[in-house]
Amino acid sequence: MKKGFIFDLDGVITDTAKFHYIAWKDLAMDLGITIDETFNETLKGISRMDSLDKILAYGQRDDEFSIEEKEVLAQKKNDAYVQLLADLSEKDLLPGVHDFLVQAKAEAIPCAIASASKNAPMILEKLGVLDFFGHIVDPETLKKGKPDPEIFVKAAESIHVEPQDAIGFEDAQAGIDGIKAAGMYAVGISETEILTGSDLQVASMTELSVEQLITI
Ligand code: B16
Ligand code: MG
Repeated sequence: MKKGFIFDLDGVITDTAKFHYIAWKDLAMDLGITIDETFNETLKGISRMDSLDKILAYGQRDDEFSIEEKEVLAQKKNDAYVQLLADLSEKDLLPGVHDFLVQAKAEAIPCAIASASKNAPMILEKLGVLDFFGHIVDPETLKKGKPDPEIFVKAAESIHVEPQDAIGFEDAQAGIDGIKAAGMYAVGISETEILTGSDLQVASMTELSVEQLITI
């Protein structure tokens, strides 16, 4: 029997990857670096500063900026990203998410968020689903980002569930690797990518039933 659910945010609850992409692409262009959608895939689940480092390395400009300068660049990207989220609302929940959270609440299964995004609380509030989650792991408290299991282990602790009794939901390979390294059951959600190591992969949450999953 499974007793707790741990969700990634971007790509599982909502699709904010397109907004991250616009904001990073504009910032990269200002730096004379061109990124495309294929490169953007490599930024999924990766922290803001690690994403900036990857973009600078891709443009062969990684040795040119001090930490302070990089902080300014990351802040500039985030300001643009947050502006793009202005109209985010319940309509932006990915298919099946609301029903699934309602089912989990009905079955008294605690839910937590394990997202690399520092914007997670604000995004969940705009989506109207903040109250479904018992805890949101603060990515500032982590020593290592995904694929390290730390964020998933902390999420399970926060809802008082042992890792082997938890199910993690992820859209990115780094996240699936983290869930498995934490000793949890991994549900991969992607229409396009093969998420290696997932115990179950679906194209969307509409295919999932809480009643069936908790009996695993
Ligand atoms: P922020 P997830 C991740 O969210 C995104 O996939 C990744 O592209 C982003 O850089 C990261 O959050 C940090 O986001 O700049 O808002 O702190 O997939 O872990 O929910
Ligand atoms: Mg994600």
